[in-house]
Amino acid sequence: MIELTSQKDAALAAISGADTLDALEEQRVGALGKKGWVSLALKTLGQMSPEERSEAAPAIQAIRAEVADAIAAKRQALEAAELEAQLASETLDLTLPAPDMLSGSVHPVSQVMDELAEIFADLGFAVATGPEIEDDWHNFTALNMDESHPARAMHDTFYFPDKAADGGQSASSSEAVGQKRMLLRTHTSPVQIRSMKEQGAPIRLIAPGRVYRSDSDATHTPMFHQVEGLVIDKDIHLGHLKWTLETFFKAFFEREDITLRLRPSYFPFTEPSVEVDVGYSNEGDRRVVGGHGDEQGYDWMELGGSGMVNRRVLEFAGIDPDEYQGFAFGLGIDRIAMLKYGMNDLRAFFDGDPRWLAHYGFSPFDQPTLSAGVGARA
Ligand code: FA5
Repeated sequence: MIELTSQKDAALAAISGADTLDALEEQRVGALGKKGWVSLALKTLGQMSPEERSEAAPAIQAIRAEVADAIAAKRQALEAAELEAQLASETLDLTLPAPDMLSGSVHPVSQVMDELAEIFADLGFAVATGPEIEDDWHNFTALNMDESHPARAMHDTFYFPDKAADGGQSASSSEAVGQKRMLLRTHTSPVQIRSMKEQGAPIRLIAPGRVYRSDSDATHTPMFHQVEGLVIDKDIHLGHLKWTLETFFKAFFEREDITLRLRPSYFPFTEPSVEVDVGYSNEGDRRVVGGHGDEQGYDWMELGGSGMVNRRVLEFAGIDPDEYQGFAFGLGIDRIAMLKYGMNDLRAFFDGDPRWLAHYGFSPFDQPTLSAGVGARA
């Protein structure tokens, strides 16, 4: 016991004299580690008689506690001193300029989608969505384009491999067959069918979103954006369509001198069908919307298709064509973005080049246009 006491005194002196955390750890292992002198002393308790043990055990435990407490206190002191030294030696120069941070921006397509949703909301249109992975029936058949319809060739479609091994041959209805063949939707028009089937008439909606076609040049990309418009009600006629598009374009381009031309065209899902052109002039290498396309220095640009919803489409969607009529339109969002914000290569929209985005993108905190809206013009 006397020997243990002198070992303890020596250890406490060494602990107090340790000037680094490593030196302290050495003392801890020497005393309390598996082969340390305190641990070895505890092991001797097993060989003692009960009387000896009842006397020695509390004494050894007390030594162990004293050494452990001394080590803990010294560790705390050494760590505090280390931190002090670090704080004293490291300085923070608050005058250094902060490194440049890349800040994100709103893509022009997202900006335009927000703008058009805002304008159409003023006109009482709701926003609808539909799946981008669509089935053949909604994308074609229900829009009056059956399997053999020549208009299907206008769409360079990305098809998925057939879901059913028999290509849907065993399905009992044309809807069931068409729903087995999946594709990337080629236009936003299938949202017309889904919305009509879901909510019936009357309807007033827009459906903006991504569409896909196998196409690529300066004005065509394999993925692009369209906004569908659909109005179904009683006594709707082509004049409503023209007024709606004209009001939209005036608010969107923020000009009163917008001229629209509705040019006879053909879409299987509208009858009559019209192509929507807008008058523009060239200012340098920039196309500027406004003015009359038939006058000197002006020209017409096609922005989308439209027309009165075909009776057969209303029937496919479960709406009685003798009671309700409607108009629909589909505009290329990327085209109208290019025209409004002066870009000339559609492919750059989807390259993801941060320099292009920094130049053409919009600050999320500083929305630049459309403060007037449609209401302010009325
Ligand atoms: C359609 O897609 C019809 N669904 C539009 C429609 C809706 C007609 C409702 C009648 C009623 P079209 O294939 O013409 O029509 O495309 C419409 C617009 O999408 C075009 O005018 C053009 O602005 C844009 N567009 C078409 N293909 C591309 C492409 N590859 N890249 C970028 N924009 C495109």
